[in-house]
Amino acid sequence: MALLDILEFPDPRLRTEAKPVAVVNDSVRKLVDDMLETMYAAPGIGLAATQVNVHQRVLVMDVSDTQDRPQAFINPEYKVLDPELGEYDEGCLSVPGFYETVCRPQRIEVSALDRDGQAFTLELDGLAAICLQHEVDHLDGKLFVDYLSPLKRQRIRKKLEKDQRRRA
Ligand code: GNR
Ligand code: NI
Repeated sequence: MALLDILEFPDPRLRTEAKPVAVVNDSVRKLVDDMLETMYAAPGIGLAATQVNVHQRVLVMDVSDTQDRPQAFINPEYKVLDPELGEYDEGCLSVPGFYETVCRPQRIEVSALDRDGQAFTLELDGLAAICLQHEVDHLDGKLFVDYLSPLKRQRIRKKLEKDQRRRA
């Protein structure tokens, strides 16, 4: 297993649209395992391949309290089951240190392939529904800061650019 580097906003590579996985082979399974290791180490409750600069439609998450329920979603697609929006203070490993309120549908049905290439469908609500939508956004090149006002987004960008310059 290996820890992967996580891209940070405003890195333009985070805007790449990921391509569907053609076959779930050993290299995809290694990506899933490395992404899970990276997510747990961060620590985070989700991670999209885009964030580790791999532009394939793969995401992992674990929204359990005990962080012992790893889930992988390959080529995920979801539909909204209930259009009612809920608010949640979202954070992102690619936007470190910032938490802002985002509104999203609260109930979704997701279909994907698992680590063995088997298709499955799940109903998600609560944090799992929020996290899954946040991760699929990453695969589409989208970040939670895109839902904020331009002023808030600019403040976050300036602060992170400054941090990145200081580290360079
Ligand atoms: O670790 C994470 N926590 C989180 C909290 C609220 C809403 C979404 C998330 S996902 C985030 C990890 C991450 O950046 N995934 O892309
Ligand atoms: Ni994120």
